[in-house]
Amino acid sequence: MTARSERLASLDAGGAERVHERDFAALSERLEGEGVSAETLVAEVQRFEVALPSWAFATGGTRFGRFSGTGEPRTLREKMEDAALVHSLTGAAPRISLHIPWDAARDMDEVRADARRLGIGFDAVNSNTFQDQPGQPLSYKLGSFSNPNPAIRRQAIEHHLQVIEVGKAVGSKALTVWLADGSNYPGQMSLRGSFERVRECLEEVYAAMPDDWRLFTEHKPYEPAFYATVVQDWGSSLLLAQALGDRAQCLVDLGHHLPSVNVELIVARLLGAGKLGGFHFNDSKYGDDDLTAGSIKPYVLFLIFHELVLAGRERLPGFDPAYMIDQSHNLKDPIEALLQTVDQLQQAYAKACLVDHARLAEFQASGDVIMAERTLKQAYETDVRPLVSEARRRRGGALDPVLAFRASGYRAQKTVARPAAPPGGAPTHL
Ligand code: LRH
Ligand code: MN
Repeated sequence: MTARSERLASLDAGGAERVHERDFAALSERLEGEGVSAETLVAEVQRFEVALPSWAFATGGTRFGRFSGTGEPRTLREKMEDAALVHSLTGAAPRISLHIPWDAARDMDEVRADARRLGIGFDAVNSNTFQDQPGQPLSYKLGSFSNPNPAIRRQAIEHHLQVIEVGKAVGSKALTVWLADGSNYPGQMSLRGSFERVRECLEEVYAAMPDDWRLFTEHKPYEPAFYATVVQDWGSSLLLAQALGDRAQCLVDLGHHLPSVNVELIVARLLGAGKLGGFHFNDSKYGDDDLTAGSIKPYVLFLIFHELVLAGRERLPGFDPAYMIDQSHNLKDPIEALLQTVDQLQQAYAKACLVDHARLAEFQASGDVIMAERTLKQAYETDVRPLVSEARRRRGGALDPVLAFRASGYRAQKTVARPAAPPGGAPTHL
């Protein structure tokens, strides 16, 4: 625990408030001295919002095991309760992203009513052709949209049309398509044929979407396919989005890049092409580790937000990225991990808003490498936590959401209220 949060933790609410006000006043004064309005920045951070993944509220696992926690959600309604809590403590997570059929419910109108009661909404809805569902006639073992068997492709298209109907019922405005389609051995799959089949199927799905919806294509280098993945990289995703039409854009899951790939450069490329649709924020050291955003490569997260803030300030045509989280919490309390994540994203965004773009452009133009780098580092190395806490406080959130969550006793209450589902008991909505 850092000095500042240690100080906050050791103090009662009043004390924490006083420490915060002192820190915020000091930072505001310092920023004013650099010609930066703290008030403007707080207002910008207050506008930052990110969607929560419905699938990250229960403990995740790996093929080697899963160590479940207590008081975990067993139904979509309970996931939405947890999402509403994350929003109440951060003021920055007003929407949940559903995954179908994991979140399929008998009565989506009731789901929508629950959401309204809880004060949250819905972001992009996610399809799933990477698992076979009980009673599903045809298997996706050898692919869905890329499958040589037209009946399997048809089944996958029908699933996406159903997902769109679910999304329409809850008020989503986008569909995220991540395909596990690929091969494990050279020769197993036609590398061009599989891609063409995916494009054809997506064209039908794209045509079936309401006019005000967007389709996000999500690339991933490997897993579960370990030789070739059909939508393996940003280039494949961009080719699809360009082939489909204006409302098709690329979704960048930060963990879907091989180590040392320059993700902020990919973001800049997709921005330049007007095809950056959104993000699945998380962090990783090796593969698609789905760790807490900002926990492993915080400078990269900052550099990604730097590209986004620049694009926003330049009013880049079509710039409207959907910010979403996609994580799996194998060790941390899922709610605490999501509170940390939202805080890390707010901090990275605030630091990116601090960059002096005019000075940076000057140094880039004059070839002053050191001063250009220092201009970025100046912002990145600024402790913006008082500013982010202030933005949260002004949206009714907590100065330190994780500490507030722990003090709330929410997990203990839910441990009593949500006895673990009997083994094999399927999660339902009601
Ligand atoms: C694939 C992925 C995709 C989701 C899934 C839960 O790795 O990132 O976005 O559908 O995780
Ligand atoms: Mn993802």
